[in-house]
Amino acid sequence: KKRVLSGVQPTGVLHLGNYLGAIRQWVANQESYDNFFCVVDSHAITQPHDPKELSQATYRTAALYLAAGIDPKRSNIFVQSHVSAHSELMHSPPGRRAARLLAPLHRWMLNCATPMGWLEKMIQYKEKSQRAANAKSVSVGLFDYPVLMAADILLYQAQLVPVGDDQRQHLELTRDIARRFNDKYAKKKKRKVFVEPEALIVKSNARVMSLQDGTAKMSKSDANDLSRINLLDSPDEIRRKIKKCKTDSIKGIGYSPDRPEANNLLGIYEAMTGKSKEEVEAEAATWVGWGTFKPLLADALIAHLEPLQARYAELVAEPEYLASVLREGAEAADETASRTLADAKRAMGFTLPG
Ligand code: AQP
Repeated sequence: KKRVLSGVQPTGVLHLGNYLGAIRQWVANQESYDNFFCVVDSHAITQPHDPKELSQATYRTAALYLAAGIDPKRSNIFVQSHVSAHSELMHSPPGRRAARLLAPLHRWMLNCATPMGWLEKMIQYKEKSQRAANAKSVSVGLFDYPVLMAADILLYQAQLVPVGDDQRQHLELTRDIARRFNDKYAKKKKRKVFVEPEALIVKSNARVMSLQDGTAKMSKSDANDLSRINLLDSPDEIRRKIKKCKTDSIKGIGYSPDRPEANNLLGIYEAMTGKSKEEVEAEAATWVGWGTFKPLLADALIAHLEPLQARYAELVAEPEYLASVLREGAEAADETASRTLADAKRAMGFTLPG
């Protein structure tokens, strides 16, 4: 089976974009692959954060993976920072231990193997740093985030990475870093150190847009909560957000290249009802206007999210279960990671203590 790795940052509550762009396809393809799904907490500190909220959001995100249908029997679910922390506590043979202690070094190695010019081209960095209140306070971590992401993907030898369309560029960068590293340090070796991963991007809803601006992606870090549907929003909140969402003043409702809001809302309706684009198009022809469509959309969202929210409530009531899932996931992740670390270290010319 091909190996899959993906993750979401525990910043805020996961939203419909994270779900439709990423998590829903993790669930759908769970049987076909060897899966590693992590809560990427190390990425969450690239922007200003509240430590207490980070730890809560980490467990909340893991619980949402399970509530959305990720099955720990078929997938390894773990927290990114648990792998190195866990490693440091392990009593293992010297060779393995030496490799295990290298998680931070692995990221450093990739930093040194990545030209700065490549990172300067990253759109997400440009957008997020422009949004920051003070340009001078943007962290080195935000700039370096794509290398940390590459380090994780490469560490687990993932062949496929199911992500939303916004991550396409970072995946390309990951491939470039892997290729450059292999060319530089593993050319003569029988086996390459890193696998060059491919992005798995869904055909529809690969980029869910903000409810307040059909040209900006739905994002956890948008200051306006009305811009997104969070997976844990109550029915009342969903109705309010849909009522207040931005629309246009063109007569009738339909898909059109110059109607970003209509395209986004109809795309969400498709995903929530399981109807095809053609079916939605036919239905839309019968709607008088936004006043007819908005309640239908809100109802569809509420109905779709209801079972996920019920399962989430059960999971938060049993924290020991969640902790045990994350412990087992970290152990499995650590097995794979430590092997790659040792290979990468040898390839670069480091010595392993005997
Ligand atoms: N709007 C979106 N449409 C489709 N997919 C999306 N993803 C994020 N937003 C959308 C996908 O969700 C996964 C996890 O994303 P992330 O949390 O690691 O980082 P992000 O892409 O930066 O997401 P956010 O919500 O915008 O978070 P903040 O605001 O904290 O940075 C990825 O697969 C991503 O493609």
